[in-house]
Amino acid sequence: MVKKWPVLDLGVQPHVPKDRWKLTVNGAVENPVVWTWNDFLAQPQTDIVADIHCVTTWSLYDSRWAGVATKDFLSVVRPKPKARFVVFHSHDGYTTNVPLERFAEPAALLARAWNGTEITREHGGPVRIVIPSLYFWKSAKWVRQISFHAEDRPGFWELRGYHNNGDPWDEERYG
Ligand SMILES: Nc1nc2c(c(=O)[nH]1)N[C@H]1C(S)=C(S)[C@@H](COP(=O)(O)O)O[C@H]1N2
Ligand SMILES: [Mo]
Repeated sequence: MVKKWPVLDLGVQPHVPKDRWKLTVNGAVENPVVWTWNDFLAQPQTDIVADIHCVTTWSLYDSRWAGVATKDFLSVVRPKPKARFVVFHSHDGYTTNVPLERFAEPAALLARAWNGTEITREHGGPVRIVIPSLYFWKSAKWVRQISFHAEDRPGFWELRGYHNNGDPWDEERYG
């Protein structure tokens, strides 16, 4: 368990001002939107409290996250029936993949705040993904694009030996 929240990234922490922030949604969706920061704030906002588990064994307990719930996001973009996988693309070149049904879980969020304050640049602000039911490498920081696919597309760590699924309860660390 950790009290402080460690920073883990590829060594680049992109600076993305909110007035230039955009989220592009594409692939197998009925409504391929591009959201600005104001569009993001205009969506219903949700709070969740969740623990996070990192593959390198630290965990962060009882964090409160705020942002757009993935179920609300999905009701806007409407994945096509063939869509089964989601890939996040980030400003630092990072990518990671999750099954659509995990992305759609009630606690999953497009997060903009953590414990009452905006997510800092080092932790992936303005917006990062939070999927508490999966290891933290699946929670993309500095997300800029979310794409939906019929077939799975392993991301950065998944191509470098991490498990494709990353479920902490099954201890799916390395593939
Ligand atoms: N864009 C991006 N997202 C990322 C990463 C990264 O390098 N780039 N690292 C992942 C890993 S391995 C972890 S453990 C968490 C770390 O998040 P934190 O730095 O906020 O603790 O972010 C994940 N999301
Ligand atoms: Mo990690």
